[in-house]
Amino acid sequence: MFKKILIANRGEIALRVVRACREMGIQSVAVHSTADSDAMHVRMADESVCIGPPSSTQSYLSIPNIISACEITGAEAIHPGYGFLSENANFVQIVEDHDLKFIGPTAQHIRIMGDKITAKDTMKNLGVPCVPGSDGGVPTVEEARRIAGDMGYPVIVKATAGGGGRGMKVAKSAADIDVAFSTARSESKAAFGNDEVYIEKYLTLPRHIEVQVFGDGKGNAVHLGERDCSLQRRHQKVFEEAPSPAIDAETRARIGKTCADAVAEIGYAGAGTIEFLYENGEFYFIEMNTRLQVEHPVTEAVFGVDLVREQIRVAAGLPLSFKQEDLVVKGHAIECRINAEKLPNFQPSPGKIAQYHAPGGLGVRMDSHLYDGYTIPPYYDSLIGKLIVFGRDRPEALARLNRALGELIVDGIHTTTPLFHQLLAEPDVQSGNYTIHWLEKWLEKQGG
Ligand code: MV4
Repeated sequence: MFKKILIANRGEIALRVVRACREMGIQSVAVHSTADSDAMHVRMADESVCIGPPSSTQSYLSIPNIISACEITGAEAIHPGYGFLSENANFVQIVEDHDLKFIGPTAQHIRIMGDKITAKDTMKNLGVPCVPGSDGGVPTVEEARRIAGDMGYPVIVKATAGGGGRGMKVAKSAADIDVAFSTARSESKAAFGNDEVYIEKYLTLPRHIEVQVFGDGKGNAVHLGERDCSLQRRHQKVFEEAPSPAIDAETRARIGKTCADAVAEIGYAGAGTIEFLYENGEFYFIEMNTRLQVEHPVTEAVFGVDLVREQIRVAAGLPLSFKQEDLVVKGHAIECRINAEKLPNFQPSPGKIAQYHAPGGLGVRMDSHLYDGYTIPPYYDSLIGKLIVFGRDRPEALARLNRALGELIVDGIHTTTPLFHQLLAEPDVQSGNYTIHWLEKWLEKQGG
């Protein structure tokens, strides 16, 4: 096992990794920008190294600075958290070239899944159900017209280098395809330096359901069910739950096995998420994320596992510590992402925290880097905490969430907490009757 791990991240996820390290008897090294000298991850880690000025590109994204921090401290492995360098295949290659261990999949697996056409082609060949669409890239507008016409409208044009909602254009009818194709191409070229696009049938009212997988890198893999992340705003998840209110145990076992078999087949190592759109009882693969996700705690809660501990074990060459048959859903979990943002328009609201009080009690987990007197810097993501509740069933989890939200105090800045109180009062949220468009429609109706 590693003696020392460097955490190439900040905020709540850096704390999450420090906690796993400490429970495993591993020394932790925090890295931080000059804007984060007083951050909780710096305080909580065993050691810390300043890696640059506030700008992420010069600190949390600076590969030379992070590698240097490993060499200075003698860290043997790097946990990337989520975002920043977590899905950067070149970074993984450089880490390995320095005889350090990247806690995550190989550069090759990150590369395959980072290119959405290659990812889809790979998954299709592994027997994972995909959205009907073009066979690979679509080079010309004539091809685009022909494919869309054959498939039938509406269609969606997507950037192969995109993902997470960037570089997508919907064509409702033949009248829209030329513009959709050319704007998707040019925006993709500008944003990613790659103008390759592909076409899919546009699903009008799906849910976003993602399957958590875990591989040992030696051909063994398990699944840990699904998360329903349909409640999103501008491709940012807001509220996530496990299990999905739309999925029964049999469906979970079936899609889960398909996903676990697929990642086992390619020898995938560590945590991964296979994202699907789910409509009329069918799953359609869209993307795979090759990292630990923000919403991983809902899966940890319902399965009673520690996914970060497992990532570290697998990176150290140990076998998976759970078997598929041991992984059963034991209840229901919900996560609310609390952001330092002012409603109703979600404007960033950085500043000094006058008072912070985390909710507690049975079935409540608050993952946050806040503390009394902490100043949230304006340079980074606005996530300030994740409130995760667990109950024996969904109604119990909902009641517990309402109770826990009432205990949360974050004074001195604006937060998105009031949004969740309002959402919990909605019959559709109470019954689990929502799709990927529900939240934006609801926000419009509220006059936001
Ligand atoms: C789609 C789609 C409908 N049909 N693909 C948006 C983010 C990216 N991961 C994929 N996205 C979508 N792909 C087809 N064929 C609708 C979306 C989409 C969406 C997906 C998940 C969660 C929220 C969303 C909001 C708008 C559009």
